[in-house]
Amino acid sequence: METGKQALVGIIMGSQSDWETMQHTIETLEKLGVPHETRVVSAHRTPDLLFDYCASARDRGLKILIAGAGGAAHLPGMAAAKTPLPVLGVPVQSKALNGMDSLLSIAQMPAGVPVGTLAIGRAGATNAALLAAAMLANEHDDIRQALDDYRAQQTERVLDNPDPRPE
Ligand code: RP5
Repeated sequence: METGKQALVGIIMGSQSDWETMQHTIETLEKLGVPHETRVVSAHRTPDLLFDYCASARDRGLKILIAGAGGAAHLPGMAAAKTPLPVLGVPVQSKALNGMDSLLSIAQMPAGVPVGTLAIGRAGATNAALLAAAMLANEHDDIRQALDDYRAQQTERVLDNPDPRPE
């Protein structure tokens, strides 16, 4: 769902095959009511689109980019090279190396152009959304409230279910 409100977070991913992972970013942003936009942008298959998307991101009103990619995952680093916005990178779990390749490709940026790197796979995709929301919460009271509620609910779920044994 793209709400029609000014998108604050731009989510890009290297391939449609990344959707299975990156859908958790979108789901989480939607739970928190964070306006966003999503598209496939590949660093190696559509490099000109990558440049245009990232170079125009700030002027289009985006505040944060989240980039998910797997394998030789250069998308987040290239995105960070082309925009002054904060870039969060999600390593997608690759088939050949279980995402270690993605993780190291995204995390090991040389000093000067940072990418905030999350965990491999679903946890990283979810946490990228939560981290983006936490950054936006400094200036958006509705997002801060939604994030507080989200955290309170997950605390309650644990406290309400202290017995670890399956029913
Ligand atoms: C990367 O290559 C994508 O981010 C994806 O994780 C991986 C494989 O892409 P496909 O071959 O499935 O399109 O660019």
